[in-house]
Amino acid sequence: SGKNQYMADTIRLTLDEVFGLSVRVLREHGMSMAHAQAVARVITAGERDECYSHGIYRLLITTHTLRSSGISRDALPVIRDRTPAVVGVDAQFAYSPLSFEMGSKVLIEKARKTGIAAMVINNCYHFSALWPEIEVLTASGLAAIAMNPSHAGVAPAGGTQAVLGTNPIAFGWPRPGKDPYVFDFATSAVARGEIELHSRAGRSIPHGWGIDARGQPTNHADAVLNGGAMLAFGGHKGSALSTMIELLAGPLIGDLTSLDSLKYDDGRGASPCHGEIIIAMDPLILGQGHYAEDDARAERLFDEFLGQGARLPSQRRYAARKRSLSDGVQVSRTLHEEIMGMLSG
Ligand code: NDP
Ligand code: PYC
Repeated sequence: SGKNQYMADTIRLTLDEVFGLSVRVLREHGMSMAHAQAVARVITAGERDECYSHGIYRLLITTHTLRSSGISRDALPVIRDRTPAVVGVDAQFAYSPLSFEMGSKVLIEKARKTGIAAMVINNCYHFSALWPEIEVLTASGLAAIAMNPSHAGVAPAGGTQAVLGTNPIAFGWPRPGKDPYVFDFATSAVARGEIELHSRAGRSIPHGWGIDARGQPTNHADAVLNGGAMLAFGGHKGSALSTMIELLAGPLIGDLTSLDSLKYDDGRGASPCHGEIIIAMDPLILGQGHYAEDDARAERLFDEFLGQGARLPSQRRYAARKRSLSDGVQVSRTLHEEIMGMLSG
């Protein structure tokens, strides 16, 4: 989504300033340094890549969660080596980034030995985009898939009541010498954070994003957020994919569905608390050597896209990253003032 649609009046910050501000805000809300830095790294990456629904805006939600819920501010992840191909991480009801950072080291070792390995994170509060996690795995030469439920806010295809979460799925494919192929999207028409940003900006939302409390299509963000429901992308197909994510990243790994997570929240409006599953695959083992022609075959596929003028997912993000690394980022002045207002001075 284009930045200017939300931000008439902006200030420029360096990435170090975004990271420093995020750590400071989280520390003032009682988070341990290890968690604050892990969360701030993900927030800074989101802002850097101009993913506004999951950048510095997330400080409003994470601090609300720290104030209002039973989230742990300092519990260290407990890593359990479950089998040669499965690592379990108990986040102990803290935010997930530190769990991912610690557990992914074990996941990578396992995938390189077994060809395919899974990391199961349980009992984590979740606020973030999934591509920062996927990029850690592709940087190690692995293909990967990550998914998690969230809070029930999405109606199943053909229904009108919120049952499914916005349930993101992300996939990554390593490309030697190039940025990886990565997609990462909500299985709702759009992330809830995007509708929240439309609401904050007083903007109408496109047809197909949500329905109101009477089950009628609406262009009003607030009607969807307060009593209405979001819609799955792609009708019954997105609805089924979202259901798969509920099952694989919920009951399969002994954790909550989005309905359970919303109930657990009990009206506090905190970040969802649930599990996450990440599957890593090593082409060197699955491809029986991963000869150069396998890479070349994948590249020919991408070339076909680019040759038609289509872009690859993440291409926009990588271009934004390049800009932000040299020029810093532009942050909405209103949002910045709101964040500064949370500091003690
Ligand atoms: P989008 O609908 O914008 O889809 C994002 C993905 O599609 C990106 O990989 C994007 O690449 C790619 N893409 C967009 N347009 C094109 C195009 N024209 N051609 C090719 N690829 C394209 O995002 P969502 O609103 O669905 O999700 C945004 C974020 O929200 C995700 O990062 C997701 O992880 C996060 N989220 C997290 C949740 C959680 O529970 N933690 C819940 C729901 C969402 P690019 O970035 O380069 O534009
Ligand atoms: O934007 O839908 C969303 C979301 C849910 C949890 C984190 N982001």
